[in-house]
Amino acid sequence: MLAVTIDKTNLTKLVGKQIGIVGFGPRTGVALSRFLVQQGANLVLYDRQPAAKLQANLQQLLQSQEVRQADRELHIHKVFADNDFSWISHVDLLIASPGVPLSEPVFAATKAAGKPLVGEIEFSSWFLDAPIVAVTGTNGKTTTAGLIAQMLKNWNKRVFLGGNIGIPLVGAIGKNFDYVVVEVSSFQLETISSFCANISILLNVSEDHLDRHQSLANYRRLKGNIFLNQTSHHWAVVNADDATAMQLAASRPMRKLCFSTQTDNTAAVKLQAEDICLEFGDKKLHLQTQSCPLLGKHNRSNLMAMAAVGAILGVPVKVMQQTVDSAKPPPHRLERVAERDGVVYINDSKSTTVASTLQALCAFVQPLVLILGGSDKSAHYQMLRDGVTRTTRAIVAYGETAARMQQEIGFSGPFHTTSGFDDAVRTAMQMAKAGEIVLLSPAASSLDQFRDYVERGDRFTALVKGGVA
Ligand code: UMA
Repeated sequence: MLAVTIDKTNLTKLVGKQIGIVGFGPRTGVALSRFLVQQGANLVLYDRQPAAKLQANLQQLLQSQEVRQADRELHIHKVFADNDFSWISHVDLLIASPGVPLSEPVFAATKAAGKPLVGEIEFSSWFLDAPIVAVTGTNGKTTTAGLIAQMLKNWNKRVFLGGNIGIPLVGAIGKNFDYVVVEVSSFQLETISSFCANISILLNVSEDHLDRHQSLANYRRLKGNIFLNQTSHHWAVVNADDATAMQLAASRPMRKLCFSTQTDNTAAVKLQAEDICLEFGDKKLHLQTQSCPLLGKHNRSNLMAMAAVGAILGVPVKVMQQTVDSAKPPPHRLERVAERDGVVYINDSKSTTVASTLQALCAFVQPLVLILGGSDKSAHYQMLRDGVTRTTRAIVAYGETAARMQQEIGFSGPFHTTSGFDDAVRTAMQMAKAGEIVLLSPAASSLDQFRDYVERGDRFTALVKGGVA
């Protein structure tokens, strides 16, 4: 990332080291701080927000077991909402939280001072011995990582599941896991240097996060970083239906196991009717998916990725089948939350991209009243036009992106725009008729009106269940 040599041997000896943490959020910042205090490091906590906004995070740190048990004087220097970066010249290493863009002045100052900088995923991987299974892709990461972790647990393995899913990887250190399954975002892949998974999974690559990564080419390159340090001793599981994913894997030396939902593809993992068939070396296996609770063809792809990982690791077929049969959709991802007056309400708040909303549209046969909108990630909404024309009777769009969505989609049916989210949900509820589905699948992130997609999904569920006045 930054052109500074990283001396891992030295930097993993943390006693007495000065470590800067960039972004003191409740997840990465606090979790890293706890680990570093336990290891005897001194901390500089940097955040662009003022101290008043970070009090809860500080409390969380100060009341943690690691801080209470530290039998030494703690050196925790706080740099909150302060653009004086002179502290950087005193640190041995900076660790970035994924949400802090590399364009921030703190990183220019880091470069100018010639200090090593890594992301949390990179740093944490230095301390892990267990094999790493890393899942990336624009959509389906959480579902697939969850399926793989569940399959390994069903095989009686001790499994850490974390990463972009909401649990920083640092939590896996020192815990004696058999496998570490980590969901990895493009933000995290931007700050790796030696991170290397034993098995990498690239599910798909479509337009996302252009506001941060500037161009699709740059975003694609970052997704390809999942293979950066893999050699012929490692494995990649790649979606053969996704040309970009295949291209990113093509010139890399790791062994590949590809999956496809297309019958004419030569991939080793395929669909036969609805079932998954896998041919791998002398192994042939068949998994039935009829009783799997996960909706949509994209979930068949996620199940195939899981099966490929299972085959590589030698998981028994009956364990894979048990995992398929008992799979649960992650919350806020095509989650059926209510049925009122013959209308079914589906919460897909986690869908923050055009591609994942297109997948959601394909998961139902009933006519849809679709709720779109949220904050602007510079996506191209005209790509939704064909999908909504085929599946949707009416659209309600809210927030920052509503007007642009209306203009770019050019939908011929009813299209309402609102500024507030609550108004959008209430309008959709009034419009929906018995036998229809109200689908919240926003194709945009929640950050203009909510803390995250979880808060947005919870608000939707409360509104449709009538729990909000
Ligand atoms: N901050 C700065 N300067 C900035 C930006 C932020 O100081 O320019 C500070 C904020 O004030 C805040 C802190 O950085 O105090 C937040 O850091 P963070 O955004 O990294 O937040 P965490 O809570 O640590 O969450 C991060 C990931 N967040 C992002 O990538 C934006 C979480 O992914 C992840 O679950 C968590 O680490 C654990 O690994 C969330 C996400 O939205 C779910 N991911 C994107 C997505 O899925 O689309 C990639």
